[in-house]
Amino acid sequence: MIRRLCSGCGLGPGSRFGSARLSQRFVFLLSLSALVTVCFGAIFFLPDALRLRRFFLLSSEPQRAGDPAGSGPGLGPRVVAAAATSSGRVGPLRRLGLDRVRQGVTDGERRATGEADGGAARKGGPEEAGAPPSAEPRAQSTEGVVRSQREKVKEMMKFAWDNYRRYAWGTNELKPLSKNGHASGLFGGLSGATIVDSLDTLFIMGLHEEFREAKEWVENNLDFNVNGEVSVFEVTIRFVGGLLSAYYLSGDEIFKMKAIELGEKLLPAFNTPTGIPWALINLRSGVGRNWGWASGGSSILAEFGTLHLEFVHLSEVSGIPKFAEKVMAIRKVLNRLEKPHGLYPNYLSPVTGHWGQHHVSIGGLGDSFYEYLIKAWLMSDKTDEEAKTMYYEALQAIETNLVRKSASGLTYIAEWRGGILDHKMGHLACFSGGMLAMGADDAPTDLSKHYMELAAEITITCHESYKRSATKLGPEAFRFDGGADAVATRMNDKYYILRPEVVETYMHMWRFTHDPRYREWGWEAVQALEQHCRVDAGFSGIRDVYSTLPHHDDVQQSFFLAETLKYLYVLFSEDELLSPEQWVFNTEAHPLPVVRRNTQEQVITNDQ
Ligand code: DMJ
Repeated sequence: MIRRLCSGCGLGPGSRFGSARLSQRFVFLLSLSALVTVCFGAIFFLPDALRLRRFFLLSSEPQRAGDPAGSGPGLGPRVVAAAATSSGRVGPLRRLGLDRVRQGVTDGERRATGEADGGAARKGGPEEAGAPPSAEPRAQSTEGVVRSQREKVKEMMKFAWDNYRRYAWGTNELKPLSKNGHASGLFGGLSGATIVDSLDTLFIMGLHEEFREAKEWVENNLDFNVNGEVSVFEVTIRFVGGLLSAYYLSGDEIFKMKAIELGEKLLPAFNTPTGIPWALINLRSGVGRNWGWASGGSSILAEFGTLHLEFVHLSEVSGIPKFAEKVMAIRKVLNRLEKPHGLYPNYLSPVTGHWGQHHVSIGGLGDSFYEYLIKAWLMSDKTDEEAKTMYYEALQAIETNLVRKSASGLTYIAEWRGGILDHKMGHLACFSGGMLAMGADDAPTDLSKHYMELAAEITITCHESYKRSATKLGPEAFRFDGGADAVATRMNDKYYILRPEVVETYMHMWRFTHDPRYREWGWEAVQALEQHCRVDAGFSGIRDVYSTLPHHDDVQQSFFLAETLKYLYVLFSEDELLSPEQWVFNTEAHPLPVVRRNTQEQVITNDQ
């Protein structure tokens, strides 16, 4: 073989090498083997060779039992079959290019989720897999450590889910101390919020049996014909979003049917003089109204401005244009309105179409409106120019009017009340680090680098809000006035309710920069959750992040399973899992596929 490959390279029997003395040959072979050892050493141990190493390790990885694309047990064959079936007809999956997209999930899972399954199997179960790695931060970049971190997050999900299943099955959320169900006013008579919110997380983590049971519950028990008032926003992001993701990931038609059925039930909320929807709707009677506390009977920006992704996808999967038309109409109203200093106030009357109180915030009441502008642009395969323009203009106004630096140099985004700044930042506002990073690439000339820097600065500030507490978890709101610097000063700002925004930003920042500190910070959050929020029967929020004495709020929020644990899992997974080129997370972390150019044009045309 060597001879064939090296004819003419001087290694044949008749060559000079062939006639060399034995000791010379020995010295030559010794040098050759030293050279080979050095080359392989470089591939595996030099930090810059990370990508190359990953290529080597992944390409030789065996397919494991439970891989979605494999022949082992689990959802795999069903996923492949669903993709094959759907590509055999002209339907939304084909139009969306989902045959390719779903293959993307499958590939990603082979490397990340499937790998996790294999890891668990090798280690002999979740107990052992759950042991926190004791490695130093530097060594945490090694594949084995990251895999065990991912396994730990999966174990947390299983623990949260098993306890919900045992003590609160079918109710909206679990009370992990009382060990029973928690009824939240946000969902009216609807039930099963945790089940629907968890579907895609279970799927992504390869918790197949749990996913199957959840699906069975959806099929047999998820009922929308209830006489109760629901929050249009909450039900859209959690239920419609959760069902759509479950459909796109698994291909199971039941999720699509349920999503469309619920979408239809929500439509009467848009029957207002302006088309700006009511905050609340009675699912049986179709009667809508706004929150009593909202300025002058207004609708809330973060609520009516955060329906876009789900409603566009409802049109995609149903072929019914009216869903997309409703949210396009909201966009038009907002675009036409005069904005104070270019800013969007949080309150807008659905009757008069006038702004209510001039309170502007990138945290609560405003947050996900901005998020959905940039995500609408990305989800439209970069065709939704209107969303793009509105996003960058809004961002510029926010930067000019709201972004400030504290005395110690921490960058924060303040709130704006009729021109006066309130120097506080909510936990909710911490999603903005990830949002800024997500939008940096397409920013107007010269601003890309700046937005990435701003994203990194906001992430540092939010991390500081965690670091400066005794529990290493962040408060609901932290201040930058009266001597405070990224700490809560009021008792009712000190709680932590298992919110995701900070780890959400770590996840995006990790994916855009591969700076290991974001994984380190994510791991700090995992350890803090374990230490302070894990109780006998699930995870609970805490009332004071500055005290290590346990004072739990006894609620395991559904977004903990939908978002916090999913983002942490993705943070410790390969980039191929739900890659940003193919998927956009809705504001409840439910992945929705990018709508390929030709399909999006169709939605826009229908609107004109
Ligand atoms: C989630 O329901 C969503 O992320 C929403 O956009 C904001 N609040 C919660 C989590 O904190």
